Amino acid sequence: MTAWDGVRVVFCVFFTMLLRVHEMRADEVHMCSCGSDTDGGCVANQPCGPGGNCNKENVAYGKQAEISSRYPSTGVKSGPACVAVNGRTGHMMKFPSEDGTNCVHTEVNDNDPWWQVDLGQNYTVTDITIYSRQGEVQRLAGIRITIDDKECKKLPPDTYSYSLNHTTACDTPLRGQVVKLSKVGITDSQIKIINFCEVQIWVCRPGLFGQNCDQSCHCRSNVTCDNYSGKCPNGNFSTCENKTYGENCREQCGRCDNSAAACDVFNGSCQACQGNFDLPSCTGREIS
Ligand SMILES: [Ca+2]
Repeated sequence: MTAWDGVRVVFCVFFTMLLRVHEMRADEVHMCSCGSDTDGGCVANQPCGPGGNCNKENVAYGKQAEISSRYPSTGVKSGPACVAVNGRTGHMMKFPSEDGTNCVHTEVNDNDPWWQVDLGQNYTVTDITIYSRQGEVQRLAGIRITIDDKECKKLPPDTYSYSLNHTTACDTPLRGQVVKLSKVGITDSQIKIINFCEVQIWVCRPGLFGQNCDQSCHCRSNVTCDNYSGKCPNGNFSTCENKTYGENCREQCGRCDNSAAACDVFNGSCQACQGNFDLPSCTGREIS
């Protein structure tokens, strides 16, 4: 073998390894969006939130998703990551070779299985619903849900706590963009698998806020408020009705003169007071 042959062999081995690493990356961390060719298409007609609360919407639907691996390592695989947000909530697992691919399933030997979805923007998440695979509800055990790497919820490690449609909420409301489901504290290789058919992430519809999404935003120029706290974004302040002021219009104006404008939306001050009430807030005892 000449020196040149040796160089060619080294290059060949190097590029072969590079190609394999690339293939493994593409295979093991499969990123996709609902509507791509590989996910079997999306189902429209999204349902209302848990308990039939139509003030909540599912912001995971059709968003970009990733998964750590796809069962099996060779041959016909589980659906790609995005089939867990494609609107198909059926519990019977179908592979991509069948119509209506619906569920994800990580490789049995995946020691760090996870699935995640990028919501595309920040939201404060109120509830999350996971649709189990028929006959494998126990695979929800030990799922750890994080939002932008902050822990939202750890599902119990026992295998008897789950139903086909499992709805949970963060221990405290968390705001973020990337919602990740991984496995913690599970050693049984069959339970450790990430295997579910749909994940719905519920937030208040634009213009609404609160735990039950039953309060309306009060921001200038109809800018929507934070979907949980109701706070208006910087530079857009509340406008209030019914003689109220302050954050989310929770304060009541004093005895402003009815002929003047309502009190200041920031500090409640009046331009003039009724009777002999004292400026600026026209509250307290009337001055005789
Ligand atoms: Ca699905």
